[in-house]
Amino acid sequence: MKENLRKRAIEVLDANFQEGGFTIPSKGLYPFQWKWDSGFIAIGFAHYDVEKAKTEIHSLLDAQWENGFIPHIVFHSDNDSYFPGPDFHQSELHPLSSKKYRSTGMTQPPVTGFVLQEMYRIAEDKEDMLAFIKEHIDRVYDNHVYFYGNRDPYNEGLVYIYHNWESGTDNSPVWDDIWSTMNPPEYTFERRDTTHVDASQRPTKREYDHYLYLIDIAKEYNYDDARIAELSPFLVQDPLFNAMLIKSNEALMELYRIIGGNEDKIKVLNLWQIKSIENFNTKLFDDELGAYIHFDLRNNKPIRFVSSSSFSPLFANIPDPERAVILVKTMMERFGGDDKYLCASFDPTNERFNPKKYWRGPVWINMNWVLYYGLKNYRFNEIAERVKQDSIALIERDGFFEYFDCRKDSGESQRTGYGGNNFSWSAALLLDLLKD
Ligand code: 9WN
Repeated sequence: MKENLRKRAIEVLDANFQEGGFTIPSKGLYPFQWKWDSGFIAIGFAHYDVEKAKTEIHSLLDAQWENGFIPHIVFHSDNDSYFPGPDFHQSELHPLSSKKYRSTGMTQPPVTGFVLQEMYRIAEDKEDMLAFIKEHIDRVYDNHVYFYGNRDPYNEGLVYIYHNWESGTDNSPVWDDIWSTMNPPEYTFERRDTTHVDASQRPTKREYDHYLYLIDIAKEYNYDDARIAELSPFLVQDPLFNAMLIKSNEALMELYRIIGGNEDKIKVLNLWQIKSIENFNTKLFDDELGAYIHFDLRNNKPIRFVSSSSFSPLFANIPDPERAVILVKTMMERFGGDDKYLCASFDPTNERFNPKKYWRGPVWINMNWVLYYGLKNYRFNEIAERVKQDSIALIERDGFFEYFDCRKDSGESQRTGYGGNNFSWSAALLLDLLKD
């Protein structure tokens, strides 16, 4: 059984690997290279095809901008099955954007640092992998320099995102109150996602108007960070995004130590790390909810909802052990009933929860992967094992879908895996979870 799943996962990944040296998340629905997908995908490849893992990361970093920025989508090749594409995003408006590839002008969670560390951990030929890491690590470091230099206007060690697509959790109910502060025009465009996936599983047209409007605002300022920080209606400190950055800081420090002779960079990373972890714990923890939350920097107020992002700080060793206990208690009380698979992407006890709609409730394998390792960090081994077994069970039952209904009895007669099928990170991270 395990062997068969492994084989199928490899087939999914290999079929999504493109000649240009990058891997699409899912055929039809997502035809380009996405930033955080590419990281998770490289972890999967590292288990059976190290060269592909390296190629994946190399081609992402090849599209880095001159200011260290790494875009959320790299348009390596033309494809009109996705909207909004390169002509809408117009990354060329930014003077330091890549001259080689068109891309978006927004980013995604900074996973690349800890992905390099995972690749090193998985690789059998450590020397060979270290040579690859040596060649690429400074680009990831430069990406962190970009974040702390441009996305942290109050010098808190907490970076902001200016678009919901930067979070990776695109239509989370967490953003709903921000949408109600905006009044975007009605855009005329042809949705492509809903030609691949049932509209009930995707964001609404009106939500897309908001997404497009935020891009238009950023374009008006030629993607200038300072102007965006001053004027974008969406400016959020996201616990998942910052936890990924903190985890990647830690990974870069460890890798630089292994490489040797990078004392200056280690010192800088360490200073960021101390400040980031401290302010993360003071600003982004909600005592009453017993969970980490988002902070709306534009409207200067906490966004008080529990989502799977709330638990991601476990992955980056952010809470102290006592706080970790509180966090896991919240998770089990709200998300962990026997009638549910772990872990819903949004609080099942909240009225905004929707078990079929994208980031408003379904289980996502990348978040489960983050949680699995986070729980293990704090020795919640039994719950970690449940997260792992639930992930395997869902994929086994339905296939390598993009997301899954968290209810064990959903009342549906058909499968309850939704979104794109043969989805790359579901396959890649399953390979990692199956390894022991
Ligand atoms: C927009 C590729 C990406 C993931 C995101 C997921 C979805 C895109 C979309 O697909 O977002 O970036 O068009 O809906 O939400 O996390 O990286 O798999």
